[in-house]
Formats: sequence, structure tokens, C-alpha cells
Amino acid sequence: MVKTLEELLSIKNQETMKLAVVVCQDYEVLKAVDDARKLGIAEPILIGDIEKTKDIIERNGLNLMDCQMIDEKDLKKSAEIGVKCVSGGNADFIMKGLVDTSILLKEVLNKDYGLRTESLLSHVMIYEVPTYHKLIYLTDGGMNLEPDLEDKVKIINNCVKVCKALGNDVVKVAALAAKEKVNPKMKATVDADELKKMYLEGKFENGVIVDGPLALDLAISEKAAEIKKFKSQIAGDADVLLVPSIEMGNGIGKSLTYFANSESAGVIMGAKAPVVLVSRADTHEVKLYSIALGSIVSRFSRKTT
Ligand code: COD
Repeated sequence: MVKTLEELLSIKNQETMKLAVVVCQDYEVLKAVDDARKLGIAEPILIGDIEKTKDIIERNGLNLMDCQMIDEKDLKKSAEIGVKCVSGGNADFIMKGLVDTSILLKEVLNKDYGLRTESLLSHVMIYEVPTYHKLIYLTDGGMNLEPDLEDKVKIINNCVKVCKALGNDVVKVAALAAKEKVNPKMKATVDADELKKMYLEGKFENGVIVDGPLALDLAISEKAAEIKKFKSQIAGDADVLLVPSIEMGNGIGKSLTYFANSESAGVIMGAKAPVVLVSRADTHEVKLYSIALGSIVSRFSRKTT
């Protein structure tokens, strides 16, 4: 089981995965891609403003001059090219560079050439939090705005795939809300309660434990659970935080990064290939971890489908 994000960098692929980088003209993106290439994690196809890209490569002494490059200054068209690289079989996964998340995701969802499957697409972030005893997975703070119950089941299943790809045989999912008692006026509590019932009826795959509703403190702090006399297999030991809305997910994620100095990695699951979704403000280390995660998940999905 992977315990730190650093470990993602040493999981070796038999073959190097091809990565389409959408709107690549950014130092942090290119540095991460350069490191990933050096480590044998991914071979990039750089899509974007190639004059600016070459200038960044040259000024920073990166070893990327000889990789495949496609010149396209328009952001939407770059995203379209990246998506088509994957749907046409020329790339194994795709990464967001200096482009708005929604521009890339709209291309990923394009009905004609996009990367849709039967499944819902959803975002999974992994955080290494200095004060938590293991990696914590957060979903979905990046794609689905206000998922309904059916969506939440799919979001859990997408996240479980990532957990399993990283060797977690048991996955403890905390369905978060603002409190642990069901209140019909608080939809998050009602859905979380339904998810727990589905778990008790055996509707999730082996090794997955779902409990809810849980407030965040009960999910991650044994002490809080003890004081509140809250009994659960998950209390203080959650692997996955399932959030009821993108706002809660985004808020928890940004808090972990900026208040708690956490490192992270993120990927969109449920598409034909993983989409490495990093924030434009992320450092190249975070981007590198996310590329490594995308590469591992891409290989794992091939083996298991
Ligand atoms: N999975 C599968 N299909 C989907 C999904 C999904 N998660 N979301 C939408 N679709 C399909 C719909 O069924 C429909 O057929 C088509 O895509 C368009 O759906 P709309 O009209 O609801 O969606 P769009 O195109 O307006 O927007 C989809 C986005 C993913 C772009 C949108 O939900 C979005 O902007 N999400 C937030 C992204 C973001 O800004 N994140 C910021 C934090 S990093």
C-alpha cells in the first residue's frame, strides 16, 4: 500500500506511458513533465504555444527539445487536440496545463471525439497531510457540482479504483455532512445515510466500508469521535472523504494545501483515460505526483478492464 506521495515516483511501469499535455507553455508544467520523463514515468506530447514552450525549455535547461510538439495557440483547440491524441490511441492519458479546467473538461466530455464512457467522470485528490497518519483521498472537489445519490455511488466507485491501484485492500469511505444525525432538511445527511444503508446491503465492492453522515472531525480525529461517543469503524481513520458539493471539496482541499502544508496529487476518473487535473497554482512537485498517479491509474485500469 502506498503510504507517501514520493512512493508514486518509484512505481515502475513496464512501458512508458504517453502523456498529452494541454497548453504546456508554463515553467511548473514543463519542469514536472521533464522530471516525469527523466524518471521514466511518462513520455510527453507537448501541445500549445511552441515558441513560448521552447523559450521556457531553453532558459531553464530542460531536456524536452526532442519530444513531440504540436503548435496550437488557441486554448480550446489545444484541449481538442489533446483529447483526440488519447481517443485516437496516440496518448495514454492527458494533463491540464495552463488552461481553465472547464475548457479541458468540456472537450473531454465532447460527444463526438471525447473520452466519455458509461460511467460518471469525477475528480479524486490525494493529500499527504503532515498531521494525518495515512494518505487521505478527497472526492469530488473538482468536477461534479452537486452530485445526487446515484452520482455519489459512482464517485465512490471511481475513487475506490484509485485506492485499489495504490494497494489499499480496505477502503474506508466517510460520507461527509455538517453533522452525524440525519436531518431531512440537510440533503447531505440524507444521502450519506442512504449510502451507509447501501453499504450494509452489500452494494459496494469487497473491502469498501461506507459510513455517514459524518462531520469532518469524526472522520479524521479519533479523539473527537471519543469525546462525542461516536462509534464507527471509520471514525478517525477514514481513507476517503466523500463531499456533498464541489464547494466543500474545494474548500477542504485548498485548506489542506494552504493551512496544513499538504502535498497532493489529483486525477479525473471515469473517462477512457485518466485526466491529470492540477491547479495552475500548484508547484511542479504536485504536478509531478499527479502525472505519476495518472500513469499508475492508467496502467491499472488497463489491467482490470
Ligand atoms: N460525467 C459524465 N458526463 C458528464 C459529466 C460527468 N461528470 N458532467 C456532465 N456530463 C455530460 C452531461 O450528461 C451532458 O451530456 C454533457 O456532459 C454536458 O453537461 P452539462 O451541460 O451539465 O455540463 P457543461 O458542459 O456545462 O459543464 C461540464 C463541466 C464538467 C465543465 C462542469 O460541470 C464544470 O465546469 N465543472 C467544474 C469544473 C471546475 O471549474 N472546477 C474548478 C475546481 S478545480
